[in-house]
Amino acid sequence: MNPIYVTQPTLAPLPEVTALLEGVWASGIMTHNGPLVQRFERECVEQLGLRQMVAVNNGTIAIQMAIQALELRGEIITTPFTFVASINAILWEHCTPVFADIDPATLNIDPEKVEAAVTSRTVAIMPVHVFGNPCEVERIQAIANAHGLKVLYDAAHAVGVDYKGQSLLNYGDISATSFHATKMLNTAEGGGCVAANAELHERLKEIRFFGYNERKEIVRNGFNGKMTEVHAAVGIANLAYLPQALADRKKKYMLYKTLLSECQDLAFQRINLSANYSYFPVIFPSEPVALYVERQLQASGIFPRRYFYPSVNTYTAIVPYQPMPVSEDIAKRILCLPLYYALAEADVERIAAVVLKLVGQVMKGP
Ligand code: T4K
Repeated sequence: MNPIYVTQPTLAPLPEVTALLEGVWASGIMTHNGPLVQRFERECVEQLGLRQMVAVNNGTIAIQMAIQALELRGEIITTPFTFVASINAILWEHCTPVFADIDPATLNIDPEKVEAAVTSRTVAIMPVHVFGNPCEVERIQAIANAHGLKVLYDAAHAVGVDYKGQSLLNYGDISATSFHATKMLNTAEGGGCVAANAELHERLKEIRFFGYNERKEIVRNGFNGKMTEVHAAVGIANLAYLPQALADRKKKYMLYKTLLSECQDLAFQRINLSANYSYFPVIFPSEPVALYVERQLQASGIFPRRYFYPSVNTYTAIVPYQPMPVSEDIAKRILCLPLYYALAEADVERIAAVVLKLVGQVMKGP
């Protein structure tokens, strides 16, 4: 049997990509905000209902560009339960990550802990919509307003999530998303910044292109954040399949959830109104149980992932340790099960059955 990994990219049929690439080859325009990048931006705005979007070369750069555009210098309050890239981006922009622990049910940053972490050095809040589950955006905005802070969302997981009638990416001063191969919508590598207003949007475009404005004057210290035409071609082709991919993901997520809910020892992420169901995280009663299940699944060719382990506040090579008990505890007990477009429903049923059996065995004891 072929190995089953945690995810696989959702890919449009290859001829639909090559049809777009023929135009690239004919024109020789490979990059520098070419026609396909502009088309990808336009189609994302239309199809996802975005305020606007600047396409960039990856999700980490999207966060860095947002920090640059918001001119942040100081402490940024963020979650310890995230991929290390969130913190890499803050540190590369010479800001200081300050952690606020998570809500154990939603796995998102806890607004009360955010409020408690605000100091005179705080300049912004950077929550993450973990696994595509919307943060408490209204409460976070209220805290930011009360203290004069910017809100920058790490929305790497949030493409295709609508919240209270509009795209989740429209919240905050800037939302930075990812179009990495493992994300709901992919350009192989890629990312995007959705800004709250036209001024920030223009600033992001300048930063993406070495600091040039539209009149080819250097107006700030930018860098190279450009997406290529090749990546945009992949994105345009894949975007047409996003509604199908979202529906498929939700169906398989619900199948896992129904099957696994039979076991009282397992817990699941509490979804805040809506989500894109991009991952299927399961929280086990203890780390030994999670590790036992992981090892046994791996032995039968199934590769779940410990997203996100360890809790990023424990990466002492890059940040001083700040205790975050909820995140550290969840990080040790969580596994994301395989979930992707090409995964057969029969495999979801098989994986769920194996997980139920393993948890049953281990909880019963010797
Ligand atoms: N913020 C958050 C909250 C994030 O989660 C991320 C990225 C970022 C920011 C930064 O966005 P980017 O700069 O990456 O655009 C993956 C991804 O590399 C990363 O994008 C993602 N989050 C993170 C959660 O997961 P790994 O180390 O798990 O990747 P890897 O190579 O082990 O892939 C997982 C599985 O996916 C493989 O077992 C097989 C499959 N796969 C992977 C790739 C790369 C494919 O089938 N094809 C592929 O091309 O990091």
